[in-house]
Amino acid sequence: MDQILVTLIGLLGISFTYWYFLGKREKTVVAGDAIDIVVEGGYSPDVISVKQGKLTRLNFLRRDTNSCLEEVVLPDFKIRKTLPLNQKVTVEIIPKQAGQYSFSCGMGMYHGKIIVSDGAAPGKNIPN
Ligand SMILES: [Cu+2]
Repeated sequence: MDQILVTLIGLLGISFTYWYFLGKREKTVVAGDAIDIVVEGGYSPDVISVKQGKLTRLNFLRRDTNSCLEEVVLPDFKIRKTLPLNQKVTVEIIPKQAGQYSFSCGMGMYHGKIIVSDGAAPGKNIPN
């Protein structure tokens, strides 16, 4: 009986580990000229890959009534925008340098990331 219990707990632990790490894995979405970002309990997608020097339009659509998400801030691009509910707000960026840039809600509680690659080799210049 004890052994069955131990096995069960072990299996639970393994499942939890898988769920935790797979669930936490960031999903990077490559943006073309534009990308739609749904704002609902966070940002979806929350990791966006764009090309250096290229104009990219980030179309934020806020579906979350939580006022926490009513503003989006891209500090590296000096952008701060109000997101009215159910209304698409376009943010245009032309990233000059490869790297990682974060964006967040006005209070910095929800986060997303913009990964800028230098066109030649996607992901090459991404610092960790
Ligand atoms: Cu917030």
